[in-house]
Amino acid sequence: MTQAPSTALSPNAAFTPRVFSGIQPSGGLTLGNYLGALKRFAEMQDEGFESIYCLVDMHAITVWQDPVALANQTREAAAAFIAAGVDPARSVLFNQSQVSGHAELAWIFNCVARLGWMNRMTQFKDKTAGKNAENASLGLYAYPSLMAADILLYHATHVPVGEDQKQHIELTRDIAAKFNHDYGVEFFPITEPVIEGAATRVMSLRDGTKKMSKSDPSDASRINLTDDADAIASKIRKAKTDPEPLPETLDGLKERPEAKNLVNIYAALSGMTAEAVVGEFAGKGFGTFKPALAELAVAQIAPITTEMNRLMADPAEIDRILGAGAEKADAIAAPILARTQEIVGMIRSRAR
Ligand code: AQP
Repeated sequence: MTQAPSTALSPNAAFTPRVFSGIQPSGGLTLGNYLGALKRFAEMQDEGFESIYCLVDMHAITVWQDPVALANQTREAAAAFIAAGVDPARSVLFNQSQVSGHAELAWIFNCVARLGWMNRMTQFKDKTAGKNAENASLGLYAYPSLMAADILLYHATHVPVGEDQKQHIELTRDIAAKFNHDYGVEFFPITEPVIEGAATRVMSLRDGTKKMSKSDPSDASRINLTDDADAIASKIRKAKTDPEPLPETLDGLKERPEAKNLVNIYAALSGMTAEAVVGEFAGKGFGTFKPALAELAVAQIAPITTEMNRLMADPAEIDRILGAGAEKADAIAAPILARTQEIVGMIRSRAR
């Protein structure tokens, strides 16, 4: 522990500072997931926050997942969390479907959230763009309400996420506020998003205007945490760029999304600011910059990949870790869910 958690960070003085976040095991995790989320998860744990991290398999099935692949992806994502520094002895690490309170609270929140709020969610629009939205699952539409339940089931005060999740955290705040108002309680905290770092929105290597995503049909668009050194170097070498050298200042990257993305990735991996990166490479072409970036990316990712492979050799141990994490998560969630049900007026007379 390097630093005690500060309640000054939270507008919720009545609530213990507590971090919750999740990642969908809907494919192999990417450099975007690492820089936008995982790296921050480990840092917040090390800063001393009580941390709860979840493989959100119920979110993953909002789009079709092959059952065997889903189970493997969930184990692989758990291995990635641990390899990136999430310690199951200090953080709670589990998969969502093992704690039934997520689904139970989500139903109550489906009855709190308004259709107009859900209709404004841009992720649903993005994920159905160019497709027949009528054919999307009801789960994909209701996804943000389940996400609010994931967070508020633990009275989480802070949620480290990438930029793309900001709107969902705002919806979580709206749901908490409406629940508190409708039932005349101060029961749910108004959660703070934690969107920090030089790469809160890592873009595709093939299109600097599109987010790097694990479900992008093009594998060349992303760096996977399971890619070996050759694959990483080759993807960076082939990354879309422009013929101009790097500019003197960040202003010069305004109309150059692909160049800007590579500079941001370099900054996030090196711990430098983006300004310092352009300062160091000003006037140099991508023939110089890309090999330097590849070397840095391999140096950071290779130890994670090696550790993931070691952990994946023992899937039963990963399942044991997730089961033990689910027990701990349930112990925090159960009284919060029970109190929520009481507030709503649901009779709880069954012996448990
Ligand atoms: N490109 C990204 N840059 C920065 N952060 C990112 N995150 C995802 N992509 C980037 C962050 O990773 C966390 C987990 O995201 P998720 O897997 O639950 O959902 P997502 O945001 O929809 O991620 P993907 O990779 O795009 O998944 P698919 O392709 O399955 O939809 C979140 O904190 C997210 O911000």
